[in-house]
Amino acid sequence: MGASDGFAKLPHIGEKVRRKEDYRFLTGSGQYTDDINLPNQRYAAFVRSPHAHATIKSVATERAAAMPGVVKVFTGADVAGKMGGLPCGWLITSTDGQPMKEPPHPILAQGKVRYVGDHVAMVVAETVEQARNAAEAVEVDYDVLPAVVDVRDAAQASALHDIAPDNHCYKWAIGDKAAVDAVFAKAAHVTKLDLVNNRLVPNAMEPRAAIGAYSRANDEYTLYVANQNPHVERLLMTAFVLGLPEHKVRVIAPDVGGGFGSKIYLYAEDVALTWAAKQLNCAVKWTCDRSEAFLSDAHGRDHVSHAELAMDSQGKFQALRVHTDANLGAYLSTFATAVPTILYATLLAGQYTTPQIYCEVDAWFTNTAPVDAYRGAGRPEATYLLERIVTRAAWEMNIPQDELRERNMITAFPYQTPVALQYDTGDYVGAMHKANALADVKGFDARRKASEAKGLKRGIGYSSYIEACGIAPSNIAGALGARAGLFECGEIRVHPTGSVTVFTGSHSHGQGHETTFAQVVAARLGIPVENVDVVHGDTGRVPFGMGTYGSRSISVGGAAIMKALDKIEAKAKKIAAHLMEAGDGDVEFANGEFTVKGTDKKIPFGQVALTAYVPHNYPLDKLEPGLNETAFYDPTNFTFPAGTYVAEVEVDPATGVVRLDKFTAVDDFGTIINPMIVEGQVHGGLVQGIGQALLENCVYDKDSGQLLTGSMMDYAMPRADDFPSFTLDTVCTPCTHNPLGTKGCGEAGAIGSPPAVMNAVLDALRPLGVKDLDMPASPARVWEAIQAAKP
Ligand code: MCN
Repeated sequence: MGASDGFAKLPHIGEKVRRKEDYRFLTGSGQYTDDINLPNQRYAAFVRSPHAHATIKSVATERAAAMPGVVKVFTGADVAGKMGGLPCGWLITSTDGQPMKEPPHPILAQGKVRYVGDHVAMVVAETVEQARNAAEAVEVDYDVLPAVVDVRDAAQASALHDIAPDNHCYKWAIGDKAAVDAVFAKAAHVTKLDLVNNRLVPNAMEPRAAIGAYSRANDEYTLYVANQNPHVERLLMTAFVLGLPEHKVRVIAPDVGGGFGSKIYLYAEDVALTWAAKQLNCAVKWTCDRSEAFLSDAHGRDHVSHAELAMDSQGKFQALRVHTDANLGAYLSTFATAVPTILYATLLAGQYTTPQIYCEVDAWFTNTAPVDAYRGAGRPEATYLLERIVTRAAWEMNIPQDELRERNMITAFPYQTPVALQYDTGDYVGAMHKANALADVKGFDARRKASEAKGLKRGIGYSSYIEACGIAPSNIAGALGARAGLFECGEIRVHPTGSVTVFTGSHSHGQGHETTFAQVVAARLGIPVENVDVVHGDTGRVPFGMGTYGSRSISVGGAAIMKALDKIEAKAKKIAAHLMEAGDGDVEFANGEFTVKGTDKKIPFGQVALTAYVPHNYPLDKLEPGLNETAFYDPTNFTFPAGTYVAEVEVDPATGVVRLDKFTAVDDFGTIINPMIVEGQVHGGLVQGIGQALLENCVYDKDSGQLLTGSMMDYAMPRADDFPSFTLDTVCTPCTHNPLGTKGCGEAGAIGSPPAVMNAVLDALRPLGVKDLDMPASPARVWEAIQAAKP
C-alpha cells in the first residue's frame, strides 16, 4: 500500500484509541531506570566542578576512599589514555573551508574544568548516601580562571580550549550574500530586529539515570539508561569512546519519563558507569537529582540574532538577512553543531515566498553547560526570529499581521526554498483562515475595549510556523556533516495465532508509540489493536535503529514498519494462494481477509499465520516457513508540518503581569493516526513554548559563571494554571513521500507558540510605547520595559 489517502481511511486510523501504555503507568508498574536494581549493585556519585573555569592543580581522593562503604574513587587520571572523549555527531565546515574546532570532551576532567557541573571524579560506594558523602570529601585544588557565559563576550574572553584560542567553533553560512545585499540596496522598506532566544533547561519529569553492568562470564556489558536512542548511544560509546565491539554491549532504555531532546545524547556519566562496571566487576547505578540535572543536562537555545527583512512597497518579502551568534556551551554535545546551522537556517523561509535569504552563524564556546537540541532544536529559533520580524514589519507597514503573512504565503507545491529545503505539501492560507475564525479575531477590538475598561492592555499575536521533521535522507545529511545514518528499522513478528509483536528502533518516552504503532499495524493487517504489542528501547531485542528525536517516529519509524508489513503481506499472499489453490497474483488482502479475485474464496489472516508456523499444508518447495519480516526505511525528504497560532494576552501595566487569555492553534500534521495523542503532543509543546515566552530563563552569573537558576525555585517552570484552555484544530495535506501520509507533531507546539505569545505581548504594549522585549516576558521585564518607554 503506497497511497496515504487510502491508508487514512482504514479502521483504527484517526481513532482516539486509548493509550495501551497507560495502564502500566497509572498503576505504578512502569519500569524506569531507577526502578531497576541488579544483583551486586553499587552506587555512583559524581564530583562536579564548583567553578565555571579553573585549572585543576590536584585531586586528593585518600580521605574519600577511606570513608565507609566506598569501593573506589575514579579521577581523570584513571581514565586518561584508557578511553576517548565524547564525540560530536555532526561536523560543520566553516565558510573558510576549515573543519569546526572540535576540542576533547573528556569523561572525567583532564587538568581543567570548563563549566559549573563539569565532571571531575566518580565515587562508587555501597549506598547512594555513602557515595554522595564521599564525593564531598574528594579534595580538588583549583586555580580559578576568568569565565565567560554570554555568547557576545566569548571572542574577548580567556580561551576555554587550546584548539580555539578565540572561543570560536565555526562560522557557517547559507545563501547568496551578494544577491541578498543587492536586493536590500533597492528595497522600498527594511525592517530590522535584534533578539535573544533565551537559554532553557529541558527538565524532563524523570531525571537522567543509568546502570552500568558487566558479566565476566561472557565479557558482556549492559547499560540501562534513560535515553531516546539506545543504538546511537551504543554506537557512539563503543566506536568512539570505549573501543569495544558493539555486540559485547547491550543498551536498554526502559520506560523513560520524558526527554524532550535532552536524552538523545551520550553523556559522560553513561560511559563512566559502563566502564567502571568491568573495573569493579559489579553493577554501578547513578540517578541524577534535580539540581544535578540543572547543571549537567544539555540545555537548549541561547541564540543572539540580528535580522533584516527587505520588502517592496506592498509588503512583499524580497530578502531576509540574518546573523546569529550561537552559544554551544563548554563542549560540543552530540548534535550541538547541527542545531544552529542545518536545523535552523534552512527553516528561515518559513511559510513565505521570500526569494533570497542569507544567514550567517558564528558558534562559540562559553563556560556554560553544553547546549544541544531541546524540543524543536533550530526550528524554534528560526520560527521565533522570522515570525517576530514579520509581525514587526506588519506594524511598520501598517498592514494587519495576518494580512501581511497571507500576502507572502506559499500556495503552490512542491516549493523549493532558497535555503535548501523543498516543501512537498501544505495549506498555509487555509490554516490561517481557520485560526482566524476559531480565534474570533473579528471580536478582538471589542475584547480590547473591555480590557481597557479594566485598566488592562490586550494584544493579539500571530505565528505561522513551519518545521522540518525526520531529518533526511541519509546521503544528503551525510554530505552536510552528519556522522550517522537517519533511517529507521521495523520488524514485524507475526505469531502462529495471528497476534503480532512489532520491534521498532523508535523510542517512546511519552509519545504513545505503543498505541499509535499498534494502530498502524492493526489497521494494515485487519486485526484488533489489542493483538499488537510494540517492543522498543533495547539493542538486544530490536534491529539497529536511530531512535526518537526531530518528530520522526511515526513518519520514519512508522514507514519502516509499513515496509516490513509490505513484505509480510507479500509472503502471506503466497501462503494464502497455496491454501486457496489460486495464482499468487490473484490473491487480494483487505480487512484481515485474503480473497481470490472473481471468486468467493476467502481465508482469514489468522489461518495464514498458523499455516506459516504449522506448515503441514505448505509450499515448502517455494517458501520458507514463518512470518517474520524486517525492513529499514530511509526517507527521501523531511516532513513539513505547519500551521498558524493566534495568541491573545492581557497585560497589567501597573504590575507587568501577562495573562494568556486565549490560544488558538491550527496545525497540519498530514494524516493523523491518533487525534487524542496528537492533541496531547500539541498541548505539551504549547506549554513548553509558552513557558519559554513567559516564564523560563536559564541564567548564569556574568562574572562567576555560577548557574543562578539552578532549581525550580529560581527557574520558573510552567504550571497548569498559567494557561487557558487551548483551542485546537487541524488542516490536512498528507505528506507525499511516506506511506502513511503523516507529518511529525511532537515539537510543533514548542516551535510555533513563542513568537505568537511575544507578538501578542508587544501588541498589548505598543500603545505604551514599548517597541521591543526579549523572552521571557516576565512581570519584572514587562514592567521595566513600560517604565523605560515612558517619556
Ligand atoms: N502521531 C500521529 N499522527 C501524526 C503524527 C504523530 O498519531 N500525524 C503520533 C505518533 O504516532 C506518536 C506521537 O504522535 O505517537 C508523536 O509522533 P511524532 O511527531 O512522530 O514524534 P516522535 O514520536 O518522534 O517524538 C519526538 C518528539 C520530540 S522531537 C520531542 S522533543 C518530544 C515530543 O516528541 N519529546 C517528548 N513529544 C514528547 N512527549 C512526551 N510526553 N515526552 C517527551 O520527551
